Amino acid sequence: MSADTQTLKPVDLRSILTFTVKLARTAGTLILEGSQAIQTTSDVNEKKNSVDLVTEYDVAVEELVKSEIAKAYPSFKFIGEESYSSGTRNELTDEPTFCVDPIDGTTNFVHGFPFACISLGLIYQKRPVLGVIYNPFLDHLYTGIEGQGSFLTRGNSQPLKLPLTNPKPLPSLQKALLAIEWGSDRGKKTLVPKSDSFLRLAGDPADGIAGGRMAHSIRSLGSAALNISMVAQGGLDLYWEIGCWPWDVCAGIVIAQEAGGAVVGSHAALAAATSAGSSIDPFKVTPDVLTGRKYLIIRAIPDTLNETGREAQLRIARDFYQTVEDGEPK
Ligand code: LIP
Repeated sequence: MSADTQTLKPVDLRSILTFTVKLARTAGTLILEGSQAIQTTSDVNEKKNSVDLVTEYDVAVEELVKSEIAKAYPSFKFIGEESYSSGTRNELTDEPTFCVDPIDGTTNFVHGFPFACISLGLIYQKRPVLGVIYNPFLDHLYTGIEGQGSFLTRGNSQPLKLPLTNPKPLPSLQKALLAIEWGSDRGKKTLVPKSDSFLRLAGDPADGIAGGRMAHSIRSLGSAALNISMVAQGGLDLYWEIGCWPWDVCAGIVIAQEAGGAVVGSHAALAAATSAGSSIDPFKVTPDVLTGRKYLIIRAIPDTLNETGREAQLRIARDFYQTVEDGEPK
């Protein structure tokens, strides 16, 4: 790292990635131990309601990670889901900041559904620059560094560059496999428009579903980070959620972007970026997008004779936001 300890160069990020991968695998061992233990105990606690779950392992993993980061990078800042839940509020600065979800997919973790992970993102100058997402149940490790690509390592295999195959065109939502999440806001004001949106995304417009797009299907992996990783690898065409948090998406944003994916914020952010005369990049992940709790991530799409891949991603984003209803996270 350069003399100015807060200036990160690409070589510094590669060194930080080596540390972060080792830390993710150490955390993964604790997650697996916890998964065994949690099946025989009832040590599952609730945050804002009965579906917003937290366990002693969420807290223990975050404490482990925070402690190891403080030892290795004492000048870096830290934002963590469970620290935030216990009242810590760290303002986003230009300083290198780890943004961590110790167990993303806690509900899956509690139920023994093997789609839970640790998500370790690094924010620098207020943008995500490094991401590590590790699912210890499947031994799937996703990594990405800004400008240096993103990869999936399965078990002891060699890292595979993302996306895993050459991306195919995406003519319309009708040809898309989508990821969404129910989230933990289950009141009428949130869930009715969300359900109506899902109905339109899946519904047949020729058979009673007004505005239906009849997408190929809809999936929910139960983890924002793993949904985004699946978009990055090309197994999903897009993922949309209102209500998750920066720690859920920070690492995944880097991994998806490095795989050619596009990250969009709110309906309003997209509308502003695409309004007449705007020079805003609709896919720039500003601090407002990163912290805005409204995320749409679209997989890499190749250039064709009629449109560039970026034009295609923008077409899909606009079509998608014309189909679903906006809302406000609680
Ligand atoms: C989860 C997110 C998911 C969201 C859930 C929950 P957690 O994170 O990954 O996208 O729908 O409500 O927030 O709580 O398991 O770390």
